[in-house]
Amino acid sequence: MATPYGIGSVQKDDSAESEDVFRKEFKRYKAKDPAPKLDEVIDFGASRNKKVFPVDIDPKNITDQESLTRLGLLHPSEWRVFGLEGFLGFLFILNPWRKGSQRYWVTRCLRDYPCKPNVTNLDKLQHGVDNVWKEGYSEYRLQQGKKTQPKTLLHKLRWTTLGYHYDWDKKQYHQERYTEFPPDLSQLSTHVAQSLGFPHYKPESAIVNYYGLDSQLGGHVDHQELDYSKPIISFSFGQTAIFLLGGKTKSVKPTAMFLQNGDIMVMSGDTRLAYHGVPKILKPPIVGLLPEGLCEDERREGLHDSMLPSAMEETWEQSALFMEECRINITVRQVVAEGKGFGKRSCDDESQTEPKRTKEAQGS
Ligand SMILES: O=C(O)CCC(=O)C(=O)O
Repeated sequence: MATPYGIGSVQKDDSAESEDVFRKEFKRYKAKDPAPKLDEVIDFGASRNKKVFPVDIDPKNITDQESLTRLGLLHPSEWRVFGLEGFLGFLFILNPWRKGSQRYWVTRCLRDYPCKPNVTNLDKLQHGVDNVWKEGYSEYRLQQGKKTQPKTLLHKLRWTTLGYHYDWDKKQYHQERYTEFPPDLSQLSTHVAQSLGFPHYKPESAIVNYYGLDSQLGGHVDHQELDYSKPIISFSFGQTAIFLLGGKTKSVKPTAMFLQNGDIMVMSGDTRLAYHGVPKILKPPIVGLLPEGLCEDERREGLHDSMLPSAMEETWEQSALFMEECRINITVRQVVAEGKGFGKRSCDDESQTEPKRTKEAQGS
């Protein structure tokens, strides 16, 4: 499909015997000793990289200001949007949030989205975990100050699925495995998609990933959805990740970039089917330091009234503690093609299995 943005296309190397360069790079960035050099990692905020180019938003695509404010976003004319040479359909929005509003989304991801009827990885580990937040946080509190902290439910939370809940075992979505997609996240994703030139986007499924400081997410392609012409929209909160974006096979050397608190990334067009993964979460420069945008002195400033109860006061203090050592990513997808029924996609590729998630220090 034609994509509105980008230069060049995602590389494909058809050589049958080609090396798994993606894995090699993944291991290099994951390594602790020696720690990898980060000079090749693209920092869109600094954007001195020759491959990065600015993208203008078409004012015709901008949706109403009231809704954007309610969702916590700055006006799109203030967004700094970038493309990346060689990745057709890739878009990066550098932290477009009003001050303080990211707290709302973090709280939703920690406190609300993991509740029933949504599905989490804990459903398999434990019985009767209806409210991870309540049960996990009370454990967390009890353990504070102890030298060796055993794992709590919150630390074992790795993913929550929303909307169409992907079946990791059967490797497909099912029409009947659906619960209401959160209206706030739906509005957010629709507005972002529309502003970037995807007017008919329907957010139908999301994976919320929770990373500790020692977590990774192995290289994979998201091709379980039934309509590749619709973008994947990725929201990052909390500590910084190194994200690898490769080609259509693992023989293509991936490009490394930082995904920082507040950044939004879009994979559409050619890049929609590119290998990607997260080899590392960076430790904050000072233990316990929250990223800018989640800090104490920024509270209230950008918050719309509807966000206040979630993002403020007691609840936020609990979330903030957790976010000192956590990254959250939400990837939103449209599953079903417009005007078409719910079909099945064949699944003979290993990349359709659950990507390898590891939490070396905190894993279950
Ligand atoms: O955490 C991220 O930035 C990537 C998440 C991802 O690739 C996925 O959920 O499929």
